[in-house]
Amino acid sequence: MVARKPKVIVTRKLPDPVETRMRELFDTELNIADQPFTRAQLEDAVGRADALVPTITDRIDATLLEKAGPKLKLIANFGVGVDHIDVPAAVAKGIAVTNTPGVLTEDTADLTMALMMAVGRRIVEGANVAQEGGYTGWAPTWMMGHRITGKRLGIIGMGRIGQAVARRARAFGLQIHYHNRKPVSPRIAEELEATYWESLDQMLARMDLISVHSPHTPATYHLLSARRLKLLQQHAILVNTARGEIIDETALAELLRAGKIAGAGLDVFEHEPAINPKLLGLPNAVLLPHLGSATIEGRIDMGEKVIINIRTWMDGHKPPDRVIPAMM
Ligand code: 8YV
Repeated sequence: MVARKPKVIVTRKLPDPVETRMRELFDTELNIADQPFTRAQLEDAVGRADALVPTITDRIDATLLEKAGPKLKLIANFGVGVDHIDVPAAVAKGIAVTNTPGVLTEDTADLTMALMMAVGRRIVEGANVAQEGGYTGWAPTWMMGHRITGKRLGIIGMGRIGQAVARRARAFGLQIHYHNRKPVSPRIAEELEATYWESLDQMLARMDLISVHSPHTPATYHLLSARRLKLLQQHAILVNTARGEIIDETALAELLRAGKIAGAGLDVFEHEPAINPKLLGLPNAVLLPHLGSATIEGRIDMGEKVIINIRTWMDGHKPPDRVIPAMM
């Protein structure tokens, strides 16, 4: 139980309503200028805060946590992915880590479908042609894309976002297939008419579309390696709104450039914000700057979840969205 208002240090600019509420509830330090914290600023913050509110742009590793002051007892991440935080190291130091699951699921699933459509139907290419005055008239075989309806979609990682994508994809008449550490419950499999593939290799070789929704962990780093990417069919479309590190980007760029797969829609990159130069200028690659949860509603909801996690912890209770290392 924290008697006084806890010192809460927020590393990025959050939506105004969230910041206003934080100011009311906590002894809050905000980052109005929204310049990503330097390492020195992060070290200072972990040294002074009771609770730190980082985002994906902060690397919270074991070395930094060595600088944590005795007061730091909570890292309340603004985001669901925590691959930028050494959670086991934090927990080992008695620092709880929370995230913001659920509130960005539908937004990220929406963007996933948008990328499938954008790549499959060449929307960005067509929009660029129209914008640049290149549209000289309709032609029977011009700008043909790939039909999406009725195709086989392979989902890698059937958690909240994977399932939300499956629900949308069914509305588009897609057949749902998935690979996961273990099958989902029979109830969910039935609801989604989803076919489980224990072998990722076999699923990759038979799908028309692949969508990545697994967390980035040591086990999923380059899960889609050069070898696995070569299993994809020539008309296949790959979408990633999860984490860039899950795909060998250089190998993917080579397959796209050689036309060995039809296209890719990427919202995340291996070395964000740097985008592999080999991916740039490819007409069959739709690249977005990590917009998965970028809706006003989504980001406010994420902020409110951070507030709930901090308040619950303040009251001496276990925060609802604690990240448990064993479950990662
Ligand atoms: C966030 C995301 O915007 O939640 C995640 O894991 O990737 C995005 O929704 C980003 O992580 C902010 O920290």
